[in-house]
Amino acid sequence: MNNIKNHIILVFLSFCFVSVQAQTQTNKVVTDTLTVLGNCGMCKSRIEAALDAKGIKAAEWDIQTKLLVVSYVPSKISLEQINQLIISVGHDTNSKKAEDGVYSTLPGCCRFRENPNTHTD
Ligand SMILES: [Cu+2]
Repeated sequence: MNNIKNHIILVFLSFCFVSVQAQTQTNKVVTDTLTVLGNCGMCKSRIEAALDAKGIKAAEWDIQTKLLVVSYVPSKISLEQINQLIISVGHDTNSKKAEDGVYSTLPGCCRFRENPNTHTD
């Protein structure tokens, strides 16, 4: 009788362990760096606001280096979808280009294609 009890406890504990492991796996956070073109503080706010999305834990874009450091949960959002969010607000990334129609809605100082060096200080 006691043996069966111990066995049940052991099976239960191993189930707990497996489920904790599975959860850790699906909520794993990955940090990547991508190049995103932009000029100024407005670009920074726009890019970071676009990345206020499900599955993204943190996003910080640097005006000087044009580098975006993004922390996300790959089981919830892909790098492809992250690139899509950025181009949807008019900014080019190293792997995707914003559509001209969206890009043309950006204010003059943010037109990184024509004026790549405005407001970089
Ligand atoms: Cu701008």
